Amino acid sequence: MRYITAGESHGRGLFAIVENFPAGLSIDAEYINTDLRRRQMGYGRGGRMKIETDAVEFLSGVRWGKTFGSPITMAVWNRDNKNWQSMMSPLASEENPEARVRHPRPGHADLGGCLKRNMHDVRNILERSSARETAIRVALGGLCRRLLEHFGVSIQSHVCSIGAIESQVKATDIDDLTSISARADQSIVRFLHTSQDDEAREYIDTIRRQGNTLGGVIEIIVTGVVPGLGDYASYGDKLDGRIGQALLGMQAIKGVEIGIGFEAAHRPGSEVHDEIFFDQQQHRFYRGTNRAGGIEGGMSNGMPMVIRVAKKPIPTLYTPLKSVDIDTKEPYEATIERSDTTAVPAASVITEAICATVIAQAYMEKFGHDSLEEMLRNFHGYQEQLRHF
Ligand code: EPS
Repeated sequence: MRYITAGESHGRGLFAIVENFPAGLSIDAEYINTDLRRRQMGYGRGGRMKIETDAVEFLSGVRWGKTFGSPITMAVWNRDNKNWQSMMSPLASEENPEARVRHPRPGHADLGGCLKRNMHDVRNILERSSARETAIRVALGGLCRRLLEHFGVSIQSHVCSIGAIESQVKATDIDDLTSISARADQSIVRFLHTSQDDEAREYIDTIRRQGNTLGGVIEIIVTGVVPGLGDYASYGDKLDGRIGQALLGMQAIKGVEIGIGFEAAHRPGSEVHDEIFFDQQQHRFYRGTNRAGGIEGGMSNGMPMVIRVAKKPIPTLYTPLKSVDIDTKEPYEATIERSDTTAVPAASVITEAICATVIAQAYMEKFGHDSLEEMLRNFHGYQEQLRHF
């Protein structure tokens, strides 16, 4: 499966074209819209989320509620586009040099993008680098999540911390790992419990009044994955490498940890590696602990995958940082684009979609991508192989 996304934050919409996606998967827009709505929630968002009601439209590749092997085109239209018609117009006659954005924001793609493409209007960069693009990646992730359901894979996420506030309830306190997202959906900041919501609301309000922004740490937990996805033999195929690349490819993500991550570097081996046991009754290998976070040697090992990401604070500060005018080179305050105080809860939903996409790709690699029936047949054959190992 390959995909490409296109679209600008204030253009007509966001689009994805997906090819080599298995035929025969039942999919409806409402299934995907549930995740699009989850992405719009969370305390600390700015004005844009009041304008949009994100919903997916299938423009190709789905017929009578099922995929049929043609490239799938998905669209999420921007309601806000009607307020940006001339600013984002494709017509040369609408050009307005006065409307150029000239003060790049520290931490955004603004300056690097202008230098790289030799452009003197930051809007040409920020429109595409905006995290608005993640709406279509959530739609793509929804399609992949639907496919993975047929293989018993469940992808959950929650927020571990926002700025200086850490969730007091951890995933290790929860027995049923498949209930994590439903719990986090109850909290305004996607903590595993609502008891800190008031504290978080006050904290985010204080930061907003200061014209500042907040990042945070998100944890993704994937259950039901078969062992043997990814590969040890070619390093570009390593599953952890691919998950890391995909998550770092998301706006504002600065770090990815798998299992105990950086902590492993501080412990002796006996306190890092997960001992191997064999369950005679179920005839399967298992681990007593899961410090590897479900991935060893670049392959899934059948234990839940535990992935954490660090999201930096959004670069648009209402109390702007120092910048320089790209024309005059004189000191100036960075441009203020309408923005959010924090988008960590939204990012949590987006990381689920990104992991769903990478894991669905790994399933298709191992079990085929022509049809869901063929994938399932190959999958059951593999399970049989594991049972008789
Ligand atoms: C976002 C839409 C954007 C921002 C935010 C995420 O909309 P607008 O620019 O019209 O306010 O709210 O993006 C950023 C903060 C950023 O720096 O890219 C969305 O749909 O999630």
